[in-house]
Amino acid sequence: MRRADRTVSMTLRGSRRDSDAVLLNFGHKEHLFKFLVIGDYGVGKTALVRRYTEGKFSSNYKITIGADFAIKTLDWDPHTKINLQLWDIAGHERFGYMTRVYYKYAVAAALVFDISRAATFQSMKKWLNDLREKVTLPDGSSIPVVLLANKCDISVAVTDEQISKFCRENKIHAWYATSAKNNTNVDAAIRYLVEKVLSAKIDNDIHDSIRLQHKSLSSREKSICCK
Ligand SMILES: Nc1nc2c(ncn2[C@@H]2O[C@H](COP(=O)(O)OP(=O)(O)O)[C@@H](O)[C@H]2O)c(=O)[nH]1
Ligand SMILES: [Mg+2]
Repeated sequence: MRRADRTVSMTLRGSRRDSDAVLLNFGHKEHLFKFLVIGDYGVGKTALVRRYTEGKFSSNYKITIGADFAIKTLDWDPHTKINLQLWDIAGHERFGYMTRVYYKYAVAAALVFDISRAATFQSMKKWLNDLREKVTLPDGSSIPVVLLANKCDISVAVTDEQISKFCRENKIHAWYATSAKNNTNVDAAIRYLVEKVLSAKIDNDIHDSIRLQHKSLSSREKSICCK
């Protein structure tokens, strides 16, 4: 195991403990969702995560090594609080795939390409296959995915038709033209994923694990399983 992987797995164990703290008090629900942000190097993953979590854009980011996550808390409705962890690949893009540890416990993913560079769109298939091969929900279905055509503020090298066709062929139900720079559709895309996760009641098992305190770790581990 490489050093970066070890770091990720330690962080994940920590995050799992956080999710164990999900509360069901007087009808108030607090969720912890792990979302993945995946795609080639330079497409704007970090910029999107920063835009969403910090409301900032900068054209100069340091390359982060390993995988990193940023957290944002949403007061979704008066009874529901959502702690979103956005996992940003950093430095692993060159391999075109991620380790199973990175995918573990994820409940949704944003696949990102740079709309001004067609090659990054061609890579989407590979990223999607990697994702679907490595993470499924307890019922065996795929986690919700949204496709982001980022940098829509600059020149376009991929058409809407090509993107829609790709989505149809690969059972992706939504895509957005985004700009981390201009803050276009970033909130909308994440909101779409949150809605999907909530409506699919994907974290039901986490709630069960709180209610049924005796439930063993090994059975909980299977709640979102990595094959
Ligand atoms: N014009 C424009 N540039 C962007 C956008 N998002 C990211 N960038 C730039 O693209 C470069 C790569 O972004 P980064 O977030 O580091 O990509 P990552 O490797 O996928 O994390 C940086 O110079 C960003 O400033 C965007 O929406 N519009
Ligand atoms: Mg990055």
